[in-house]
Amino acid sequence: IMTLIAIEEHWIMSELTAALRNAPPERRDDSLAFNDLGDHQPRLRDLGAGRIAAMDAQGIDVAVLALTPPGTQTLTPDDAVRLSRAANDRAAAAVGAHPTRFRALSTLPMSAPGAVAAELERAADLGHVGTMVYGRAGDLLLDDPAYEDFFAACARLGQPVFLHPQLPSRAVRDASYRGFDPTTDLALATFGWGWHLDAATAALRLILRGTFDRHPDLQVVLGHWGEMLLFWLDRADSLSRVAGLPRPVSDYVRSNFHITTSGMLNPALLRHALSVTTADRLIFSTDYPFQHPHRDDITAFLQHFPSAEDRARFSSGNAATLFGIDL
Ligand code: GRE
Ligand code: ZN
Repeated sequence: IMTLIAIEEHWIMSELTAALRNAPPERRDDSLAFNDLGDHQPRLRDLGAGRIAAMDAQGIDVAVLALTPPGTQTLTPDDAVRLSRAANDRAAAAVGAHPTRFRALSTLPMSAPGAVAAELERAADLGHVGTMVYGRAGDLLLDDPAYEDFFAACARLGQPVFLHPQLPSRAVRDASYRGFDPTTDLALATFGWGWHLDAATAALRLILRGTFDRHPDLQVVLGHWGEMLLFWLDRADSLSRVAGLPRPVSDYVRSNFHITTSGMLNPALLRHALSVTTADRLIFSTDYPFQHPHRDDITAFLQHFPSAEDRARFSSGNAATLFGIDL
């Protein structure tokens, strides 16, 4: 029996849901509606027995918790600071109550860039093992110099950055993701395509901005098998020359990025990932509650690893090393 750690396991708190729902239209994130589908709300809110029962049913030993999109990054700076702190305190209490079952990624007030590094440091002191951010807060892209202190703090504190997909900007949605019915427009802009292109672009921009040249120890996690980037390295490598980077893009991917499954247990994606990066960079996650692979499907997927060592790395070893999880 192998230890299983899952690293993209979402939760939410009702004060945050209320603040996000009450935001003015230009700040409201339409993808919030996904949290209300089926029984997602009660599952997202549960940081106790119900969640642990779901983990037991799937054979998951440890869940690394992270707020569900859009986190707090669409809120005004004041609300983002207040609710990020509240989220980090709440997550720390859940980890404290179930120290063998939970760890957490912190929530940062990305719309208040001057407050981000301090909250990262506070959250790290609370025991949070990394952080989850998005590619943009308002008009501010993640590679903006305003976040330089944040990345320096992540590198200094050994806090990995999970770069999660988010709804593309209004301008991008208007240009590329409209013209069907509203539900199809939104699906095209999010889980069907746009989310993943947006996250991959944010990751690529961090590379092109020299973020990993300034912070060689910084580690970024991408969900959904690398959000398209892993399929495009031959083309993306040519960007390095144009941008004057010392190394090809694929080199940064192999030294500064970890990849997680986000519930997509497809052996063809595993084979591709192993062909472009190494087995010490692949980590299991379910993207709870949006995906909930059955225990048998997880077991069957694990059989596709080329060796028992690689299987163990993917199941728990890589996550334990990256996030400093001591079981
Ligand atoms: C995700 O977090 O990746 C996610 C959602 C909502 C629906 C689907 C999905 O937050 O993959
Ligand atoms: Zn997710």
